[in-house]
Amino acid sequence: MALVEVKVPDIGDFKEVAIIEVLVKPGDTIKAEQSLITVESDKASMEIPSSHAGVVKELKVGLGDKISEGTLLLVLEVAGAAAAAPAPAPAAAVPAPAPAAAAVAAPAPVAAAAPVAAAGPLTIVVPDIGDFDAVAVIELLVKPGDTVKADQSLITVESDKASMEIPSSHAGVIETLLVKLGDKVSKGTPLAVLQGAAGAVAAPAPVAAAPVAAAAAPVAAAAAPVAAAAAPVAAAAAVPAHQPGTPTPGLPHASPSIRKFARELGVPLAEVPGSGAKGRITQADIETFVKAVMAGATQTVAQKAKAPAAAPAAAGGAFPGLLPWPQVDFAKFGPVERKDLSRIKKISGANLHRNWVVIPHVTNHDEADITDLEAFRVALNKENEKSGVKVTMLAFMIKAAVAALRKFPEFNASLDGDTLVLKNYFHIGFAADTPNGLVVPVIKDADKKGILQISQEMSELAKKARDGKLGPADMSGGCFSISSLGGIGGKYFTPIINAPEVAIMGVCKSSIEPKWDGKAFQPRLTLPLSLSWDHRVIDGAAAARFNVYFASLLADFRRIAL
Ligand code: CAO
Repeated sequence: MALVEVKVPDIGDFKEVAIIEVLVKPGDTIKAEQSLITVESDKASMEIPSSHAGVVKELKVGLGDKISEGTLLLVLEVAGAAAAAPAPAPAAAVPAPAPAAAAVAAPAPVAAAAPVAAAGPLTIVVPDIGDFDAVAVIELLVKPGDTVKADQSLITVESDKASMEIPSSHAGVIETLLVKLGDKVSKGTPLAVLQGAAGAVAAPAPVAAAPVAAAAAPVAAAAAPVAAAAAPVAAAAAVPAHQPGTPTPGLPHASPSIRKFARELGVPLAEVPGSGAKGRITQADIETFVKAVMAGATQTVAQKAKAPAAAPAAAGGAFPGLLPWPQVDFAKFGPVERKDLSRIKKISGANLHRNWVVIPHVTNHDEADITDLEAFRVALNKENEKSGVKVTMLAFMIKAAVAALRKFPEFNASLDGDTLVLKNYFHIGFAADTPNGLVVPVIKDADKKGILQISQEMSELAKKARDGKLGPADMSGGCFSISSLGGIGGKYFTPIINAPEVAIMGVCKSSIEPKWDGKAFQPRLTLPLSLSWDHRVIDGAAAARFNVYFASLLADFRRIAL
């Protein structure tokens, strides 16, 4: 083991630049050329790599320190042979000095006499950018029609360690942009055709291959992955042409790795508020932005869902990467008529959409043997024939739900941020199909009511629902919902949770099924159950237990008294 001092290599014109990020800490094992710090001037940013692989023994710099070529950054413990490999710092602190850095330091021949404006059409090409070759265009900072100043950045290119902007050598009006995002450019690649600005001085010489002003020359060293980019990174006049949303003035400050991170996620950096020094964008800023966008996207979907025409389009716009909703002229294929969604459908659609998108749903299917309960129900209805109250299986299920909620309190809960609100009341909603759409009236305090009273209230609420006379009070305060398609048919389905509830029981039509009793198959009336639950609150095992318990109550309703 040997100790090696890692110093700042030749970074061209960069002097006394501030450290804005320290990317390693004592004890870290690092590879050769791994970035150690990020420095930033008001014009560019770059990461400074390590000349050796090893373990960081001691950091010699901290945030805010000003560094220049030769500044000692850290002491590295390296394996004996590896220590000897690269020549000692400073010159060899990086594998090779950045050749283009010299170009920066050197007077720039054309730049010194650089024209300020172009009179006729002039093709702007990529100047000498040192070892940078075939680097990708990651941002277009201007668009046709834009008036640019000399030295104003036209595009940003990026390697894996540095980003730099390529400035215009002349002032003028962009007539044509000759590159697009993702194109690979090298020295001499034509970038744009510039028309002379009004009152512009004629350009004495094409800028083509000549480096631009020293102060603006983009410089990078690919061999030593260090960019001494002195291009104006934050030119206030340059607003990225491709920004989709509300742009912030000027180009955002972010290190190359952060730019790459943002690009991979499809995050428009210009819209990310930077919390670092001088408004610099950090990785945490991008993560926060993504979280906010995702939360906003779900809201947007729900809000747009209220306006049915806009809903499909929202699906494409709200989630990056989704195709837009297909726009089809249906009349081309046959006669059509258009009908507005009912008010209830608009409202329930928006709620269902939000719940479907936001809640991680899982549905457990099970079945209940209701042979005996059905016999009891029929007998009960006979007994109460004259009362006018008809009892359906749903009333029993409401009572069974109350008992199951008592036994599994996390099902009688709502999420409030990271807190679970556990309810000590038992209001059970039931989905009711009406000509205008789905509504969910609520039987309040179902724990305090008997089967007959529940049946009576249910039929009143169902009538009100069908007549469109339910008020908000009839539909609020639910703890748990039951959606019964038993009167219609079907086997199983996946009901959508009625937020802020955390579970919903869906039931379909009972049918006689052969059940093995240990000796023979017996015909049993079997009710299919489908319990959807919010996986943020409930686990699969609890859901399975809930179903088993619920089914056991319907199989032998006496258990409800236990
Ligand atoms: N298996 C077999 N038969 C069933 C049954 C089941 N699970 N549930 C009800 N039935 C029978 C009833 O006993 C009744 O039979 P009779 O006419 O012989 O007496 C018949 O089906 C009709 O019952 P019903 O639907 O009128 O009564 P209910 O209490 O079961 O349901 C209500 C009331 C308002 C919930 C229901 O009418 C309804 O609107 N259901 C649709 C709910 C819905 O749309 N859910 C989907 C929402 S999307 O998630």
